[in-house]
Amino acid sequence: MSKLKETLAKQIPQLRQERKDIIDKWGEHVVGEVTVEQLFGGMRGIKSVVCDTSVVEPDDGVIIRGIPIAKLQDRLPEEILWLMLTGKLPSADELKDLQTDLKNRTSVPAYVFKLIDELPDDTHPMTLLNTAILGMQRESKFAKAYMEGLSKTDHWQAVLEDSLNLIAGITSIAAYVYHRKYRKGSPWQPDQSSDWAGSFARMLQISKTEEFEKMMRLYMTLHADHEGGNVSAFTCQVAASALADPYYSVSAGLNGLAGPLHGLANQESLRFLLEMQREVGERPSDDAVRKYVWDLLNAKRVIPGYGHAVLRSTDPRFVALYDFGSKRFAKDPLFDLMARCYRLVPEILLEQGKVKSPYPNVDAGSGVILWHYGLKQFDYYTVLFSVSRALGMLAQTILNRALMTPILRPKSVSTAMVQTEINKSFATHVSESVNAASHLSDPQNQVWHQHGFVEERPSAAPAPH
Ligand code: CMX
Repeated sequence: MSKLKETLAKQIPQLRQERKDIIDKWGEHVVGEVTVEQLFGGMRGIKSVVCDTSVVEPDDGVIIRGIPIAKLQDRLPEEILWLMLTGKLPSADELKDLQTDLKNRTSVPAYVFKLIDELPDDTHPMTLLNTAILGMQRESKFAKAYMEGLSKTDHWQAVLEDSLNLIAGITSIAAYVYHRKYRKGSPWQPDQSSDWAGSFARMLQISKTEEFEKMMRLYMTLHADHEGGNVSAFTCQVAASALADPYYSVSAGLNGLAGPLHGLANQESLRFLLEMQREVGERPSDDAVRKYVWDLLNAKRVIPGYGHAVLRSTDPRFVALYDFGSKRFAKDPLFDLMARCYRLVPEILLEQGKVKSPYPNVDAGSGVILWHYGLKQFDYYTVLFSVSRALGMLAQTILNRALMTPILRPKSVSTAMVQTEINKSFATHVSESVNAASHLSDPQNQVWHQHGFVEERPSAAPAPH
């Protein structure tokens, strides 16, 4: 048994008991309420699912098992996976065991690559990736075991198997997508002498420098998880809660990541910078940048890479990538333009007065770094995000199956139902106001009210003797 499985097998009974105790003791405790604005506003801020792999704090960004991402940036993605699953960073032995386990699982069936070959040349790389993952579903150990009557308490073990196979194989699939789409198939194999992200960097065959591999490790570590409420994580968990296996669930999540308001923003962010350069020159003045940004906003377009549904300050993942680039190629014109946007765009968004957060998110900076190293096909960038985010989605899925989280099924309401609720509370409010008004016509009550004693005074004061 692998050390990871052994560690989880030890922890899971206690985690199950803890969850049961919380529900038994505090099941009725209220942790939030829902406003009409939240209902119509994309459920923003509604506490609705539990996710223990990480939390996102508005001012501090993503915190993985209590450790802020800034303090994890020198860690390997495999270490982040272990941390998300077990709550602790692995020892050297544990890390080696996990890496060996992943290396033993890198083979991907040939039909998966053929499936990618079958799609037309102009298919988006995210479609190639997601189709391949979905196609690989027939390999699912969980789906087979479930059909054979696997006990619910053991679901997590088969899900762990699928998850590790998918994590080990996704780098080969993503590299194949790259070569199929842009290089027409140079031969390559996973590099067993390297770590997970290093091997992936080598398979892409873009830059043979150590710096490129270092960048890839950082990239994979930074993008691994962003709690449970974002589109990809949430979509993945909704699918997985119906006991769709990890291939189905991750493919579902990644289809959400492919949206321009989520993971595709990294491709869009680079496109935004290149188009700006094309229009206003390689090293434009601040005023030219301001005008370009205002023109986009006035055309009711978004500035990709800026704003966030939860964060209310500069994303520490952006800062980590920014620092990486500024130490190495600050004078690169595209890096300089990105840095200028970092300085100018927040003040423009603030002046426009619509966004809740004018600061850059992770997608504002990643493309410039990839571009610098020669990965210039920017419609591929979300595939890189996906390879990393598979770690978080799968860690969440394993934990949810370990804790036997039930099928996710929140209640939807119709607009008419919301209106009825509003009318009911309006009617109650009016009748309370009428009562309060007649109550306040009594001069003595007005004195009690002014002093804030309304509740304390008995409504029917005893008649004086
Ligand atoms: N440029 C222009 N307008 C923006 C904006 C931006 N970067 N960010 C938000 N707004 C607009 C919203 O569209 C919304 O407009 P309306 O009132 O007309 O609908 C208004 O400002 C208020 O939005 P918000 O509450 O601040 O932001 P949301 O929580 O609704 O949306 C997000 C968050 C990320 C979708 C949004 O900021 C955005 O579209 N950003 C650009 C795309 C992007 O970078 N996405 C990546 C996010 C990180 C990730 O998931 O990878």
